[in-house]
Amino acid sequence: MSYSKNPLVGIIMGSSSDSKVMHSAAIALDEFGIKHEDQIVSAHRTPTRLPDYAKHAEKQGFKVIIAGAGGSAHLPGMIASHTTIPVIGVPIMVYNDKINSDKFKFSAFGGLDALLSISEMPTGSPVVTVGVNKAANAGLYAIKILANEFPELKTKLKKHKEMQHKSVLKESDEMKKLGLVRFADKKLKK
Ligand code: C2R
Repeated sequence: MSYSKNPLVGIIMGSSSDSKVMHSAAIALDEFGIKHEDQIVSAHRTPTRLPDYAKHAEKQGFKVIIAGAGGSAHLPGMIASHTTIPVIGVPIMVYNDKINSDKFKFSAFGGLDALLSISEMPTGSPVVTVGVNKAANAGLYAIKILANEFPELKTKLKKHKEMQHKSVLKESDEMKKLGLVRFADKKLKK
């Protein structure tokens, strides 16, 4: 089996508003050449789609589901209760660009509502969660799960870590050379 032929990851989100945040999960998977299938499914607005999606995910052979939702974020937990496929939840700080008034664009609790909704699952139906809006981490975590099965992904993850290490060292060298004030000035001007 290959990870680049058929989708092994299902990405779902409660609303099109979430695509602004959730596309970072897709970017992480794309960087590693992992196929994913992306859909909008809402436990609240399309409740009958939940069991259908869970069946679809199992039939397709998805190994991981990444589920993003904001506010009263029931989607990750409800999907998890319909399937044995591991679910990674992404709590989203709602940003609804369909609303004209800035006052109502954001969720009242800045993503904490979604974080708690996703993490506080009852015993017996676990969902893991990344930080608020950290969809890229959900993508990376999915890759780590898949790497148990595909050694090539493990190698790619190690390279990714090395790159991260090098990029921090490069910035540190520059900070040392310029001094913090000039470094920060330069960085904030970007
Ligand atoms: P709209 O911008 O469409 O009003 O959505 C979505 O994830 C989104 O962040 C606002 C927020 O509602 C969330 N939503 C859920 C669910 N369905 C939609 N949390 C669900 O089933 O959990």
